[in-house]
Amino acid sequence: MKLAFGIALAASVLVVGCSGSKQEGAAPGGSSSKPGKKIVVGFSQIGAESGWRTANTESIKSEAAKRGIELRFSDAQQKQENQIKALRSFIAQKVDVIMFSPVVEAGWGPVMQEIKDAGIPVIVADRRPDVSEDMYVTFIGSDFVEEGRRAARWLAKKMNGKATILELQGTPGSAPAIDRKKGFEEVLKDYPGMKIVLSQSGDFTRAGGKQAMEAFLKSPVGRTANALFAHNDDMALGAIQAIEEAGLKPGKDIVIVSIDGVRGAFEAMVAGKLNCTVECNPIIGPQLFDAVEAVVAGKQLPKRIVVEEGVYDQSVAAKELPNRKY
Ligand code: GYE
Repeated sequence: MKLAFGIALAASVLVVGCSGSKQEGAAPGGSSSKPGKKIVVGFSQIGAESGWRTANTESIKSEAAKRGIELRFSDAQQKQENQIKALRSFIAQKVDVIMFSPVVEAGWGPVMQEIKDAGIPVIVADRRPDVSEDMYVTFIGSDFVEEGRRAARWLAKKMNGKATILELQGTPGSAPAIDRKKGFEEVLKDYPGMKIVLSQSGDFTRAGGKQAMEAFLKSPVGRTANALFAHNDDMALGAIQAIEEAGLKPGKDIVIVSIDGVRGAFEAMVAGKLNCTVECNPIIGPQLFDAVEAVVAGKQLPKRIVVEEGVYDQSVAAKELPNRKY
């Protein structure tokens, strides 16, 4: 049973499933590519910080290969300066399309202006940069605010509106960390009995989640908590280890909700250690390369394409586990 579905359909916003995308609205397009010429795409990926990211990279690489598109892939190891360098090198290489997932929201103006001046179309993947819409053709990614809301709604129901919550935030300044917190807190306003008592970044990694959870559990306030909201599954999985090492039962003494829906999260749910995961689908290669091909063909694209996602808890974990693709 899927508990919720992505339904954010507005005039300039389009929701699509994983299997395809529709096009509407006005957007810059066009490229100098001649028919028959191999399309060259430069892609600056954030890093390899999580199971989500690994699945996302795999989806993008395999989709490019399948379509005979040349992918110039650069891993920024979660550093913005590495991404900026990669983007500048894609300009120098005169690629047909630049694709990138900005690690943080701020600081992209100058380099994106350079790309625009070079006349190379940009497709933004997964995370949003804080720039005006005319700097890119389309942004394909999840609705992170909605994911935060879904996590909070699930927790409110599970805890009957009463919880002392610890929060593990993603990378500071990143779109998913900002938006998931925002969506979660928005829903919490309706539940005066639910409070976040401690909040720290675990940088979206397992090690970061474990370390932050250890610190939480050492503090007297942290010890009073009975719930955990982790901005991604990897941090929740790290926290589970810390909780066990502290002699507590994850999933029971501390109810845990996280985001992504990676296989490890389903396994932890089946083991009773994680309670719920809100899906964030990384398999966006097909949609991204549909957009690349459309741009090269001079077709129009919507400014925003939102990926459709669900919510899964322990009651459905065992049944869903064999179906998980990441
Ligand atoms: O949730 C997290 C990853 O940007 C949606 O980044 C992505 C997030 C994902 O590190 O696991």
